[in-house]
Amino acid sequence: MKSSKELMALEDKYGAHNYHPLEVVLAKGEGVYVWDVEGKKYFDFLSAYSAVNQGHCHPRIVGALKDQADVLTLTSRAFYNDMLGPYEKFVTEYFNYDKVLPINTGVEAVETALKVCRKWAYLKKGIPANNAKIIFASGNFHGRTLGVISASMDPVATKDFGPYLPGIEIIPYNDITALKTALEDKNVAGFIVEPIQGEAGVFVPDEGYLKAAAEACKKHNVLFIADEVQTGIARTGRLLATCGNCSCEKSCGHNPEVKPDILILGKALSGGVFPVSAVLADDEILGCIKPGEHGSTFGGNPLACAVAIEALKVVTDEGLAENAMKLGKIFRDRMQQLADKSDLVTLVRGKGLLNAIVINDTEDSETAWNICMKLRDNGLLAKPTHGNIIRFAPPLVMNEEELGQCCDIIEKTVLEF
Ligand code: IF1
Repeated sequence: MKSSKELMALEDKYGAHNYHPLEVVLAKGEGVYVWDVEGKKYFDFLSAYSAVNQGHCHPRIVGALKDQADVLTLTSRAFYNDMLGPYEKFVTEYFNYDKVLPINTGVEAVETALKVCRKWAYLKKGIPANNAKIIFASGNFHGRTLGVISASMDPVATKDFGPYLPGIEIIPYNDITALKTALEDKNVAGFIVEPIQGEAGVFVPDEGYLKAAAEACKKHNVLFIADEVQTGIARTGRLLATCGNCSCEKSCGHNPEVKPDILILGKALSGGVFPVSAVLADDEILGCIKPGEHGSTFGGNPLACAVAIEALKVVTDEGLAENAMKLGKIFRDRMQQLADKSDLVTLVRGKGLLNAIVINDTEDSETAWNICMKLRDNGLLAKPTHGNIIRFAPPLVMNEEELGQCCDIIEKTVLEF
């Protein structure tokens, strides 16, 4: 059995250095807990970037994976299979759309949405060929492909990866006037936005921004595209962050405050056991894609279908959105009390169980990183996003007692600094 040190050395020697992980080597996960190779137990407060909302190795989701894996894992879309149709029916009814285009990773779903948007612009809106523009918000994060980094303002994500994709316009996030001005351009096909900007540091836009943005897009016949890869699947206290105060239990899709023209999902769509992502839209939009115009070897594979159905059922059966809403309020109250006590924490922000604290130091300071190293020593795993912002996102299956313990660890650690 290799030690943490030996395992980190293997990654260092044989793996590309495209990450700078916190120094902990995980070997087991169950619910809200993970264990390192030496057997030390931690609360996971990152949830694999909100991919394990249902908790690590949820027995029902792992069970669905195992059962399907023994029968049929992949056929490719060259043929039909017995899992895809039932999954497509389930997921479109769950989120209240006519159709779904099944794909694998979050960024593939974003790229798919951008292609569908452009196709719709030429076939339905009548924008002249190769003139379609898509508006992005500054501070966005949509993944790592050349297409979406072309819209990034983060030099680390873009430097030395040029040339960039044309047809992209960037406006300030949470600025409805800027959007309305940009929408005057007749060649605009779509506006893509994260309901909460995760990587940027959990920026929650003003109440009403998303609804006003969707209405402005509708007025100009522009598609409103919501990237809910990170905010979706109950993370923010509702099934989708674009949901309003839904009355129904089963799925907020029936009563959204904002119903995106194109909805992008990923991460916890599979409960973190398999890469599953999806683009949902109605017939008028997804119907623009004809056979052979888009696809992927693994898109819509039987394993992904089995896992995603069970992962979504768990969200409903275990009331994860309601739990995230309840625990999120408790968490932010506790962090606000900490901010009042410590001049190191300037503020806490977030929705549901997607939250962050801002550390009172410069962007390039090591303080947030050092706090996360101490949190690790004290049994809680989290990681700074940009510079001095620490994102806190535990699995949504956490209970109040566990959350209290985590707040105690965070408070103790910060006050030690
Ligand atoms: C990394 C965090 C970042 C996303 C949104 C699409 C994607 C993501 C809103 C792409 C992916 C991951 C990627 C990971 C870090 C993590 C992340 F905010 F979730 F923490 F970077 F912002 N849209 N987010 O958040 O999905 O292709 O990764 O499945 O790249 O370091 P993917």
